[in-house]
Amino acid sequence: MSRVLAASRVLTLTRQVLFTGHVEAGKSALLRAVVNHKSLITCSLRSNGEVIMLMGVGKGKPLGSFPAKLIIADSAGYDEDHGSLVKLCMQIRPQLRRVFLMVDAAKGLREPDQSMLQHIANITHPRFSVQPVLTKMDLIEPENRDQVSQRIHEAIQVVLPRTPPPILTCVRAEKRLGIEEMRRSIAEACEMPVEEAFQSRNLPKPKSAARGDATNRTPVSGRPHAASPTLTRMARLAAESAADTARRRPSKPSFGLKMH
Ligand SMILES: Nc1nc2c(ncn2[C@@H]2O[C@H](COP(=O)(O)OP(=O)(O)O)[C@@H](O)[C@H]2O)c(=O)[nH]1
Ligand SMILES: [Mg+2]
Repeated sequence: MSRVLAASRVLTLTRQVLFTGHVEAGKSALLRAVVNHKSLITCSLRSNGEVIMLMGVGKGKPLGSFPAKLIIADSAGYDEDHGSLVKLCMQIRPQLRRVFLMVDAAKGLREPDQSMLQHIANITHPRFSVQPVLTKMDLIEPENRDQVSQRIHEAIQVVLPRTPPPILTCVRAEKRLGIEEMRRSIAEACEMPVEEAFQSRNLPKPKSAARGDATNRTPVSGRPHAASPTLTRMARLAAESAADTARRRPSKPSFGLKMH
């Protein structure tokens, strides 16, 4: 099968989750923590324009190639003037299983967040669930965290009544929070055990881990849940082309593809 065909199969058949939220909410930083890849190239509205990058995550077969176990789509996000690409993505991607809506805990829900919630509420028969995520929890005093989370949860539920409580996260090294919970939620949305979704290709399979049990994972050795930095030639070209397009026309939405 040609690489283009293989890539299009990955894009249309592989289960996907989307990271979105207000620009600078902390989406990319959280993605890098979740896939344990500090130098992963991610989206930024300021430097790439309105872009979505598709990261293939998990053990590919054969090693380092298609198919990825799942795709995490990182988006540049939205603000008062941007967001149409993310909205389109929610409507046209049938394999999109969960939208992680990132909210900067210190800033709370802003007007563009309300507009995005309303957009989701207006989608008829969405195939994806919505999981709110509060980022930068280190900026909130520990004694205020429950209250902040509850207030934001209630405000979201006004628009999307069945939304679960937010996952509380922080990526600061000394105060890391919620990373395992994010991995569990992503794996659950994609209907696979968490170690199948996130264990590095370079590590041996954990012998005792029971399939289907997505809790209480213990990494075998080395870097837990490391995403392999393998980038196929086609994926590299796509990513470069997306970055190039964004450089030339920063306001034009575009897609990039990376495989890990
Ligand atoms: N204090 C704190 N800052 C964070 C955290 N996560 C991200 N940031 C900062 O927030 C800014 C925006 O992060 P980024 O991931 O690029 O946001 P994105 O536009 O949503 O992808 C950067 O300066 C990050 O260093 C966090 O957990 N705590
Ligand atoms: Mg980003």
